[in-house]
Amino acid sequence: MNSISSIYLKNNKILTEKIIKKCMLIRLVEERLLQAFSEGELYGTIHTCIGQELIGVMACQFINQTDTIFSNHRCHGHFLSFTNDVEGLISEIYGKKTGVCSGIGGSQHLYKNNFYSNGIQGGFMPVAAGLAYSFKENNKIAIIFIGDGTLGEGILYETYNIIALLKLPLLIILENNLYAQSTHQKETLSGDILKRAQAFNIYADKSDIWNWNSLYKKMEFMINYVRHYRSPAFLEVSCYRLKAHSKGDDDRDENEINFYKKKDPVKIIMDQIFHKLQKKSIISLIKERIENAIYKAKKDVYANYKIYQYKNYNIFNNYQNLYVHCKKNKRISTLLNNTLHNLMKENSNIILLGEDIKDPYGGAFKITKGLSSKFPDRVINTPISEAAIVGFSCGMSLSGLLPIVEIMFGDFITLAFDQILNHASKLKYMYNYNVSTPIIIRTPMGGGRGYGPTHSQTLEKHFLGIPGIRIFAINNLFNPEILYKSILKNNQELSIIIENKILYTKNLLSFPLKGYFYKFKDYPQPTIMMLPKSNLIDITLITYGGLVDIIVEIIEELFEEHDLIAQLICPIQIYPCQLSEFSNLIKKSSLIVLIEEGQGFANFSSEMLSQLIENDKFKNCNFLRCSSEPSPIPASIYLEDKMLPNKTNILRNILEIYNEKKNVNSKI
Ligand SMILES: Cc1ncc(C[n+]2csc(CCOP(=O)(O)OP(=O)(O)O)c2C)c(N)n1
Repeated sequence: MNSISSIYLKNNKILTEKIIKKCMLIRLVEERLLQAFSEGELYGTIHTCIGQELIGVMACQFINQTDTIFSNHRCHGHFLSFTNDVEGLISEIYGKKTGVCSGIGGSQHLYKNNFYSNGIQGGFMPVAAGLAYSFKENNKIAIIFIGDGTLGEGILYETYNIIALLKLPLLIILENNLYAQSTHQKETLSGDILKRAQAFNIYADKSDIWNWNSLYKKMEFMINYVRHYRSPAFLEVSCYRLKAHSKGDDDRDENEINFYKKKDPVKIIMDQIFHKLQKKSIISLIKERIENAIYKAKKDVYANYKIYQYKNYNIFNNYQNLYVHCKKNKRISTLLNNTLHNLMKENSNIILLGEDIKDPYGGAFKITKGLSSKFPDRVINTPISEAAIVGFSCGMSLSGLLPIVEIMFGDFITLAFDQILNHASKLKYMYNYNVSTPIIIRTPMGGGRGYGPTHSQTLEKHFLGIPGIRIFAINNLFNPEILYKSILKNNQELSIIIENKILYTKNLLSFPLKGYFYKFKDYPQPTIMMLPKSNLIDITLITYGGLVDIIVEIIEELFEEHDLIAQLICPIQIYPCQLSEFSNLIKKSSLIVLIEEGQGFANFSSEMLSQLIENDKFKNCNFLRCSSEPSPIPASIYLEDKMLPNKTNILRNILEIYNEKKNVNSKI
């Protein structure tokens, strides 16, 4: 048992009372929520921090409202320590409109002012780092709370590396309660926790909740260290949660739980600094506040359900006259490089991130050449850490910076999938549109260069249909600068720009085929069409990205050799993408061909096809889909060519349909 003299933090009674009352508030809120769950009044889940409250409360003694906190699934204590918003929290967990995120986030996904939490273990590490990057020029810091089970996540170490290299003011507080759900740390953790951080040159120390005076001092020291030295630090705090992982069963040894219950610092301090009546009065005041909050939450209405709204960019309306088709014979790679130069000159908030993007190398495909020489502080050569780079850019975007990330080969974007799906696309939604995450990820996809199974894939179909993301694919019918300009002008969300790598070496096709004209449409998504001047149309070809100029050749050959007139519809935004606006145009043809380079099962074309089939206008049409064979991509350029859609096999497939038709007609 602790002696009375050590009860007071810094021998300061008022401070100790303040801290312990906050701990009691957190505890009583969570106990009441557990009760509401057990009574069937709440749904979903909660993770209580009962027993661990001191950590968040103490940390918040040393930070300002301009600092930022990132938390996790076990976030109520951190949230209340920082915001004191009992009412907003309770209403949120009751799923109501007055909740801090109007019931969309719920228990694990809280946002208020500079407080963020989410439910992906470790996922917030690079996001916190990216936000801390924006604090380089001021006195602010960021703190992230993680659990010991999260030490198993690779993203943690990608982020350790980056925060140490860039010297970012981020304090990582590890609440080591020995368990991840029901699994004890001894089954999952090898080596030394502090040494993991120290190996990256991060200043690291440890403390525990049972020596609260020392914890208080360490917390003060670590926060001052990060603030003063503008460098990361790591604090491990040993603790124990006194309740189950979530609202369910507790499988831990009862003797162990009882052992820690006896050591519970919140109870010990409460018992020792307040006499019985004082305690009763403090508890009843807190309980009254909680009951009022619950009463209000129950009476409150539910928010309206919001579908993610995409703003129209008016790419062509705004820029067509300027530079849809700049000078002739411009290579797409040169145009992209010019684009980045122009954008960075115009907007000092743009930061480029990527692997090997600095001079003299200038990126694997040289798209970023010259930029680091011109803007040395705004081009970051990152470690090979795709997940962390994307998460980092998400944190940057929360601060108002405009990150443009290069993923060297599109094949590697899969490593960042969690950051794209659960962070960059979702934060604005789960925080009820109180934040935005304008980020551009640009990446080369596709084959045709013999790079083999892991450097040639067309993977964008895996990202289609994620609400809150836009997917674009450039082609060589327009200058990509207008797309980049439009995105940055309207920037609200994550945009993934697919730059098919075969395009880099191609020139802009400034002029349509003879007898054709280009038509540009912004609604419902930016789309380029190459339409015949004649009104007679046999075939509609729908494609996007790097295949476009092959399709133009096919159109030419269909006309010259086979007397068939075809038209091209080429969306630049491939998600979201709607064909309904084009139905009058498409229905002029009897054959509709959907072509893309990626694998055929559940891809862009399948979605477009189902949109068409759902529409009565097309019931008499024939449909054809051309995509790659269902196999990984071989390295041999000969085999690769056989399995990917190309001019020969697309033409063959189209003509087979016409020959079949002819045969049927001649039999009749
Ligand atoms: C990436 C990810 N994997 C698994 C889970 C499921 N999960 C939720 S909490 C938890 C345990 C986390 O343990 P720890 O990091 O020690 O935090 P604690 O619960 O002890 O506070 C797990 C596995 C998750 N939310 N996110």
